[in-house]
Amino acid sequence: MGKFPENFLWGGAVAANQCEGAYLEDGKGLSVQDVLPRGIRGERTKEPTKDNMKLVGIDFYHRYEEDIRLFAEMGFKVFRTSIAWSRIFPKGDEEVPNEAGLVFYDRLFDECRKYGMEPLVTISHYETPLYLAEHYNGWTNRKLIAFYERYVRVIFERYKGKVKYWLTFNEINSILHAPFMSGGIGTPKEELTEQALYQAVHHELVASALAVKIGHGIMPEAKIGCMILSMPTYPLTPSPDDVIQVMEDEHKNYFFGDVHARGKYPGYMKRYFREHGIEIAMEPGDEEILKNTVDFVSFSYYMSCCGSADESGEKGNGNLLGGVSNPTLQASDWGWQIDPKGLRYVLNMFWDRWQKPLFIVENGLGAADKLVEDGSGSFTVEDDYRIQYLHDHLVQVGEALLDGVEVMGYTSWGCIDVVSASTAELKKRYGYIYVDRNDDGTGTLNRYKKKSFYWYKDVIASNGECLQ
Ligand code: BGP
Repeated sequence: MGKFPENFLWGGAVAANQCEGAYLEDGKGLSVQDVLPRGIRGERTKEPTKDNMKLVGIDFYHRYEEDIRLFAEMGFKVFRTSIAWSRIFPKGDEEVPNEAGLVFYDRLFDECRKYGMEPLVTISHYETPLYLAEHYNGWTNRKLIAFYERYVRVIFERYKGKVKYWLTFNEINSILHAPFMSGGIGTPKEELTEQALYQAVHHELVASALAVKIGHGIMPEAKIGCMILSMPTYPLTPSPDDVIQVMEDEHKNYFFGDVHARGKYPGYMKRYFREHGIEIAMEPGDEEILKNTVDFVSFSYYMSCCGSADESGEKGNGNLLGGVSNPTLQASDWGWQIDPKGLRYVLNMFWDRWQKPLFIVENGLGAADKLVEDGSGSFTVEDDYRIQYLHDHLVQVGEALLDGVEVMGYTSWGCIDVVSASTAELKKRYGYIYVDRNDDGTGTLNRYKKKSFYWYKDVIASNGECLQ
């Protein structure tokens, strides 16, 4: 009995800034990532510094043909990556795009299509051009909507025959937690008011809905989705106070999906704005634009956490959002609590709420892999822990499918090792393919297939039937 639908989109995901490198090549401008050598937890630098692993990444910019070939060997139906905005508009506010940047993505998408692989393209994945951060204070400024609009028109027109699946903003709700990386907002976090932050959110939501509208006009066949960082929060205790606290915490994230899927601001958010003295400046027409709802909802899922009305609870580590640690779960080496059943839960919650097809576009285990000889003169990684993690999560996707949830596909995160987003290190690896590059800058950049490479190949070939 097949749980996974026949046309299920199996694949993997990366983002331009974490893999391409070539940070100044062919006219690319700087992005916010180029001045974040330690990820979100570290300080930003004035200029790019040599220790910033993203400047070289895994050199995907020059090696994409080899990498796409390896993805094809695993049987990928879809490959998620982002367009680096600053390759197309180096500063962000120019009138004319950079042709060399456009050519690169022509070649990349052609290469995917050569193997029958659909590109799934994130339009903005933590890669706001640095100039827009420094001269406009990022998304706090309404002008960003027009710059983004120009950018999406250019890429939609250019790639309309090549790209069918689009995501407007990576983990759009993360702007609340990482305003510089996510929203290009230069104001230090401690000084940033909620008023300015939610105004920036409004601008992104309008820009996202506008992209859906424009995209459908240019590409009637296109499927355009939003992308949300999901981290289900469970009440730490059965106390109604904890339950209500969790509901309010969850609202902060549901808000983004609610606007994208329902086309208007939800009542609980209006209440929050009212009670916190926040007044969103809306221009005539904004509410009309927001009615352009998405075709599907995509999300990342790595972990869950707990919420408590008691603020003294110990906070665990987590993917940008963090909550109270769950005493029943184990954590990865980076402190992210592993919870496969949470994925079934999220899929059901989102489906019940929005009734839109869902796409899991990130999931995976960051681990410090060890390269070993494979007995034939080459190298591999015995990453049984990763296989276990992915297996357990996919079993829960199967359960959600049995629950009747509509799931379009699954792209595991970092299908080839990339530089991590939160800590900007290469040591935290997610891939089926090992890249020989270390955080001290050493390494040949050679690629090696891990044990999970062959495992995932079987999963795809059997359309999930080999998962027990
Ligand atoms: C998400 C981001 C990705 C990615 C992933 C894993 O928040 O969308 O870009 O990197 O998390 O996080 P990390 O790389 O910090 O382990």
